[in-house]
Amino acid sequence: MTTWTEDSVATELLACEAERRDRTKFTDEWPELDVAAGYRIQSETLRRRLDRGEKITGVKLGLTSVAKQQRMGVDTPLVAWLTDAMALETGQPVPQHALIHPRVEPEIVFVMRDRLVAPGVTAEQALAAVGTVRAGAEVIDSRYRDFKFTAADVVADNASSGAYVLGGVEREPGMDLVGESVEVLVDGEVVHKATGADVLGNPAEALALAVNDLATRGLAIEPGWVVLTGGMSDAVYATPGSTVVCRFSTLGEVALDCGSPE
Ligand code: OOG
Ligand code: MG
Repeated sequence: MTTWTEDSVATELLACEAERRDRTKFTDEWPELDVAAGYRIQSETLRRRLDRGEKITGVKLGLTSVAKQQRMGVDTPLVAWLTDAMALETGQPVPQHALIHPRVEPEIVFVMRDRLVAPGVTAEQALAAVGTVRAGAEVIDSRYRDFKFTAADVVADNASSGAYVLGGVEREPGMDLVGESVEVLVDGEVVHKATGADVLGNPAEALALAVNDLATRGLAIEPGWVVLTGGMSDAVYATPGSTVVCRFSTLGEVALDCGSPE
């Protein structure tokens, strides 16, 4: 059995990503691996992404809705990193060639105007630093077989980061975030429905949670960053040949062509 270290787990996670290889969760072999260690591993993988030239574009929240928490079997909201290598332009297909088993989920996204520094930031204070609100679709892709993980494993794995795309509509942060609704359609059929209220009661709470959590690691949220506030509903498989549409009530639509079968 391998003796894992935080460094070798970081190496293995990035190798799985590069080689499109899934694996069993580390906590099976290293039960003492906890969420704090998961965040140290996540920081190390971010450091290596930046070393190879990627730029931070923002942060993502994970497991902020009951639908996601129940599906993944983990009920702790978590924070992870987005880089320019993960950003998709409108109309770009899901990069199947680079992903293991992608899934798509609808998210409410904040684009930050001001720097936001915690601790002790409330949802209201957090919202005051937001420039615009956008619709988003996140393409998650776990390095763990069948998306089976504990909180520590998924934190280490940068919360299953894969890719993300934003919708074209920009709205004011004063909009009705709680009442904003979304339908997720696969090949024209509605498979999930959710609202902003499903995200910790209010997506602004997710933003506050992110900045307060980052502050425990000496970090802030920077102007221009995007913040994905977490899947509003359960995700759907990005099956090659299919199209997933996240149809929001006022934030417009984000359509993802799931690419062609290889
Ligand atoms: C973990 C990533 C969660 C979200 O929005 O909840 C996430 C997973 O579901 O694999 O991105
Ligand atoms: Mg997500």
